[in-house]
Amino acid sequence: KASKRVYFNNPMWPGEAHSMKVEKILYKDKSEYQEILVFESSTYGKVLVLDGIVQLTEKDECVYQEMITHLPLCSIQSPKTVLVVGGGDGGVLREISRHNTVERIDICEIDKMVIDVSKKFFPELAIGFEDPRVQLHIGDAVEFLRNVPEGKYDAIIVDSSDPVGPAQELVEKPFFETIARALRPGGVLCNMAESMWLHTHLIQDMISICRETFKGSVHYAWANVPTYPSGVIGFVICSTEGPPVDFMHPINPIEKVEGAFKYRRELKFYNSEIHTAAFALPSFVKREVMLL
Ligand code: AAT
Repeated sequence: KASKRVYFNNPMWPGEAHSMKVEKILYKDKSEYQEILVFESSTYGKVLVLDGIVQLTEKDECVYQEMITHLPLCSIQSPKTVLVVGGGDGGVLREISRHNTVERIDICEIDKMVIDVSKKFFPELAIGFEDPRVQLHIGDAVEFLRNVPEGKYDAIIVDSSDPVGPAQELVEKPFFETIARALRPGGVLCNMAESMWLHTHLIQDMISICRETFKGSVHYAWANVPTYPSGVIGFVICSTEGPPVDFMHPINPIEKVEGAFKYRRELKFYNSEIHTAAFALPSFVKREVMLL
């Protein structure tokens, strides 16, 4: 008897499909913004899918959440104010919580249903919402950022979905301009930036927009996530004009961040060696994406 599988097809990865064996469908509904699916897989634990795109699995979520958070927060001294765009599952909040210099964590997520579903099915991630420093804003991040006072944040983490659907505007120049304005001088942005194998041109466009917008520095880093298309995910990491940021060598290493290892569970993936290694780029990426 053929086993029940789910196949992920999407124009973001034409000509190939990714499949997983389903033990049980746990939830399926349509929010105002997207279709939300949660299932128990046979090898990756529970899986969260938005509009047919895997957002996280219990087994490998540590890679994405730890990297997108600690790459920026370990690159600056004593981060205090942080904004998360998207990230409704709470995993990035959980990671920010490890930093006890942080005083305020704003999160702007468009879809309240993602938060509710995460609280129900992914308590290990949604625990991030229990941190008293968290201020939740439900709404479109494009609108939210237009109203942020200049220079408010030390770091902004854009944990948003792929640029099909509600996240379309999050890869366009006006959005990056509002981010740069919302950061203090020498503040940092870490932005989810797709797969170097599948989205070379999209990443190249993001890099060139960021080079125009962020006058400090602009880098690309990447990590291996088995359940994302092509098995990798990248991050565009930038700083605004001001005190220079050396992204390659974390000034605020996680090993010295008090509380980092106490917060509910150990880090599973990120450490200072992985941090530095993440900026090492394949030759074709240097040429075709960074145009070096
Ligand atoms: N940490 C899980 C990974 C994600 S979640 C992306 C979140 O961004 C979703 O909860 C979605 O509702 C939210 N989002 C999308 N558009 C907006 C917007 N305009 N404003 C605020 N929030 C938004 C991303 C995984 C990346 C997968 C890579 N293939």
